[in-house]
Amino acid sequence: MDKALLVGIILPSIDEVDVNNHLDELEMLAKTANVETLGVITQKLHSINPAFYIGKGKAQQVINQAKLLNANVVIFDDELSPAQIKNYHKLAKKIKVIDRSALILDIFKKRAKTREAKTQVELALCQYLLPRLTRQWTHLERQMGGVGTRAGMGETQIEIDRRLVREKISKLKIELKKIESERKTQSQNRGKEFRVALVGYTNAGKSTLFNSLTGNKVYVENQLFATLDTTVRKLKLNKKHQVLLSDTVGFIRKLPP
Ligand SMILES: Nc1nc2c(ncn2[C@@H]2O[C@H](COP(=O)(O)OP(=O)(O)OP(=O)(O)O)[C@@H](O)[C@H]2O)c(=O)[nH]1
Ligand SMILES: [Mg+2]
Repeated sequence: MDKALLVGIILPSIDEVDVNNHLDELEMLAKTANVETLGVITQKLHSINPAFYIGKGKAQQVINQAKLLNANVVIFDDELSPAQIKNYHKLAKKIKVIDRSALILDIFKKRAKTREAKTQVELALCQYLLPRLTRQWTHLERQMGGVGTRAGMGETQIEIDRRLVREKISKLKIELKKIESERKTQSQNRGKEFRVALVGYTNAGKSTLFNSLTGNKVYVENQLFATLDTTVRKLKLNKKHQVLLSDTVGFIRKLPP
């Protein structure tokens, strides 16, 4: 099991209470991804440091603290730029430094069941990974399948990998278009029906409600993003009227686009 140190940043524009709420949420995300949280660090900042998000001295402190706690991963609550990720890889060596987006994508990857959801998640992963490919990158590569391990590889290999990821992105986009047009044909005869969607925050109980209304058995679990595929079922309101009810993917703050 991975062990993590979480990092949250308090900027003048953000309330400290909100930052702590976001960090609680990040801990739940980590737990869902099977990562144990060993500690949390917050830092008050006036502005974002382009090299490390936080100041360089603080960055070193975070890494030292992670080592002290025996954590093997540091998770930032805010999205790090590709340059920041690279700088952390140089600074942190064996400790992985990732952000909330990487964690959410990791969970999505584990949850996706249908061909459409799998393809969408794979595409999102590739697009996230492409600008971040470095020799030291080890977090997402495990899930990339076919891209290969980066340990000890030279710059040439990174160039090859970049080309492979770009090719994969175009293939996935074509695949997704195909799946979407198939789905459109399937749902054409549903055109006249009223559609109702259950929407809300992840883990709010949407699937539970969906199941009790429709007598269905979609996956219900006390974890974030239990549902990653939308399910549609007919729901009879009375003898005359029926609607199409959809269960949907839940919301979370700072969800990567
Ligand atoms: N106490 C209580 N728990 C509930 C209620 N409805 C659902 N739960 C529980 O809340 C947890 C999440 O329920 P889900 O139905 O999976 O939630 P969801 O909104 O579909 O979550 P995602 O698919 O992750 O977005 C499960 O452990 C449910 O048993 C409720 O009315 N009261
Ligand atoms: Mg659900």
